[in-house]
Amino acid sequence: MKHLISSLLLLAALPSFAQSTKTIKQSGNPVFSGWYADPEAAIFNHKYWVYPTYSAKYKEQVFLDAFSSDDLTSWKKHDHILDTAAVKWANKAMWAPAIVQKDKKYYLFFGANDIQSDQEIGGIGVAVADKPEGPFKDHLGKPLVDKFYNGAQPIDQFVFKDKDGQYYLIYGGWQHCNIAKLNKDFTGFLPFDDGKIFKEITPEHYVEGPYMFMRNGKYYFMWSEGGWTGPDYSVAYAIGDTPFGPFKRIGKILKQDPKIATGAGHHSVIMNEKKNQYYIVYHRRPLTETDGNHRVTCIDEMKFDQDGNILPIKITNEGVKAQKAK
Ligand code: FUB
Repeated sequence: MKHLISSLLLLAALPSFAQSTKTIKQSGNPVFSGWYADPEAAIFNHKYWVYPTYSAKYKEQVFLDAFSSDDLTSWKKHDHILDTAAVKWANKAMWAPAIVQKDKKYYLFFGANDIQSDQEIGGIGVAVADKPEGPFKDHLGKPLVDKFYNGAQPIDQFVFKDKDGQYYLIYGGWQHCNIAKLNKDFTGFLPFDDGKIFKEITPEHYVEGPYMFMRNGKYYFMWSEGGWTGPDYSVAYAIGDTPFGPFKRIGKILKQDPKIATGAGHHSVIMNEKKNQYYIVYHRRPLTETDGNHRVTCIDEMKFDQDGNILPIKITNEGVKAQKAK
C-alpha cells in the first residue's frame, strides 16, 4: 500500500517536472553555426535580430547575412541581406553592421574595403530596405564617411538614438572614436555648435567596436580593446552624462576565459530596461581555433551592481534561457 501511494504521488508530480524541464531551454553558445563576428542585435516586431560580419578572408567578405529568433534559442538564417553587387563602391571587407528602424524603413550602416588612407575608396556606407531581412540597397551611391577624421579609420559604426530623438553615428578603428550628428534622412551630417562634424570621444585603451546605451539616465559607452585576431581581445566601458562624455574608462567587463573561449569582444546589447534584463551579444574564438577569422557569435547575461556598474561577464557554453522578445 505504501508503495502504491508513493508511486501515485510520483505520477502526480510528473507533469510539473515535465513543465520545469521545458522552461529551461537554453540557447547554447555559439547561438548559431558558422564564422560570424561583430554581432549587432536588435528587436523588431517581437523578434530578435542579429546582424554580424561574415568572418572570412577580406576578399570573401562581399555580403552580409542576418539571423532572427523568437526566443533567443532557435535562429533562422537570412542569406545575403546585403551584397557588394548592390553597392558599386564596395568590393571587400564588408564589416560590422549597425541597424536602425526609422520611418518604416530599416537602415543598415556598414564598413567596406578596409581603407588604409584617404586616397582609397571605401569607408562607412548606408543601405536601406523595407524589411529587417532586406534586400538592402545602397542609400547614397557613395560612402557616408570616406576619410580619416581625428585619426579614426572609417569602420565599426554604431548608431545611437538619444532621448531627444537625435541619431548619432559613433564609429572608428585605429584607436580613435568619433561621434557625428546624423541628418534626418541619413544622407549626411549636421554640424555641432562649434561648426565641427566629427567630435573625438576616444577613451583610454580604446581600439574599435564602439557601442552606447542609456540606463537610469546615464550614457554607457563600451568598446573593444586588444587585437581582434588574438586571444586578448576584450570589452571595456565608461559612464557619462552626455553622449559626448567625457568618458573615463572604468574597466574590462568581457574577456577570454581559458576554460571556455578566447578573443571575446566586439559586442552589442539587448536590453529590457523595465525588467532590468540585459544580454551581451559578442563574438569569441573557440579554444580549438587560432585562425583570426574563426569567430562565433554568442550571447550571455549582463548584470549591474547597485551603483550601476557593469559586473564582469561570465562567458558560458550554455548561453541564455529562452526569452520572448518584447
Ligand atoms: O570583423 C572585422 C573587424 O574585426 C571589425 O571591424 C573589428 O572590430 C574586428 O572585430
